[in-house]
Amino acid sequence: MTANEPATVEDLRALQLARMRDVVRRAYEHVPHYRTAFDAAKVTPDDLRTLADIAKFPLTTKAHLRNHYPYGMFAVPMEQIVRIHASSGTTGKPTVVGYTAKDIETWSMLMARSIKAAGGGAADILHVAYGYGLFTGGLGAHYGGEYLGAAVIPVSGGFTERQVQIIVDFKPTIIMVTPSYMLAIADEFDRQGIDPLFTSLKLGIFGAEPWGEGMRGELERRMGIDAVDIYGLSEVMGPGIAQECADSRGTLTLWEDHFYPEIIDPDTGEPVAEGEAGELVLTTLTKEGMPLIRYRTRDLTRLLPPTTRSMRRIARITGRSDDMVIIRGVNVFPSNIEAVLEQEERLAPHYLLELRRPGSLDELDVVVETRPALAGKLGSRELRELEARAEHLIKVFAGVTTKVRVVEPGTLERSQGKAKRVIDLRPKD
Ligand code: DLL
Repeated sequence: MTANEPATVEDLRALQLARMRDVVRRAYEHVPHYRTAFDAAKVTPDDLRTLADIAKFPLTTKAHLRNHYPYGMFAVPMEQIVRIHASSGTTGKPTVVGYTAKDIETWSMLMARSIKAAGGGAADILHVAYGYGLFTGGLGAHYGGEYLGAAVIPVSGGFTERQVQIIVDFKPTIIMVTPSYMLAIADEFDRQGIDPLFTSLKLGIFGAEPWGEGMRGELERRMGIDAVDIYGLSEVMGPGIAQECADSRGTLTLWEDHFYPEIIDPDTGEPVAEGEAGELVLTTLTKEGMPLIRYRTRDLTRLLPPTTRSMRRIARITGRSDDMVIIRGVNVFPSNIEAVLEQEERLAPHYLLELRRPGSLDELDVVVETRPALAGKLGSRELRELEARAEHLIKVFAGVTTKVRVVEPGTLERSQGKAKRVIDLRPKD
């Protein structure tokens, strides 16, 4: 625990309530959208007397942010904004986020707290391979690393051969990158004939996309590192909202002194029972530039009790409610398919789901590569047999009928940031 974390649950709740009252009032007074939305819901900042009262206030969605593109959700004049980031959605305009100097300070502190909770410290050399730019991954990790006192190498994403060279020559001890791009870097080590097991790296802090225990095992085994999960989203701040800590692997501690969590049923918008799965909703407690009240993240998780810290935890995010595909009535997330494919050792964790509609029904094709060691070695009969086996496993464990195409290693495009796992080839109607 760092000095600036509330020590007890009582301290935390008191701090949250004071901050929540302040942010609800700031939003109401300075952001026209919130004034209109609160008035329509017949609530005022005075109605917030306890933390639970937040549920009386209206939810905020990405559509609200888009409707006020680019700067309409800012709560301070532009002279107080010192940084702008944006996240490109799958459709339409990006969502834009503005930070004051104090917001950048808070974000840096929370990223430093995250890296420390993951096992890092001032003596570390930190290789940042998240993209720098409008995406919050690169600069977020960078400022957090510097705040912690680590030596930051701002590599950014891409130029995979050079990533390998920098790891070999600069001897970083921590790498921060998307898990899918870490895998591409591991493959590049193999291609260059260098064993990635014996680098200086000891810790990987991976996030920005869903990744499961199979991927963790693969990265830890191949890179000889501890691999931990970091969560965040640009609208709410960027990376550093929740962090998997060394003492509670498999869950992430949510930095509740700055973000107040709720879990709702994504269909009804109503709160779920304690500990149940649903959509994460976050209220920013300290943000000045663009405060958000009850922001729907679309991310699916559960809220869990604290362990050694005062703050609650979330389960690892299995997917987004808008990533779900429905095949003949069965709900499927890419992470479900990924978890099944991991069971077949001849298959690599490089896969893509293709959503098609050849007739009137949706169908799902799964394209997956074989392990590099099998390159060119499988005859057409063995390939067909492997495909049938994968189809069977997916049917049994994910409950959905798919058509699997097993392809040669290196066929699928490698991501240099977030991997794209689903392409929608259905006719647009
Ligand atoms: O991805 C911020 C980030 C950068 C987080 C680097 C972690 C590391 P966006 O581009 O706005 O911001 O995308 C946010 O990515 O709502 C989730 O759906 C997904 N996501 C982020 N972290 C995780 C994670 C950044 N650890 C969206 N596990 C979020 C699963 C994640 N999904």
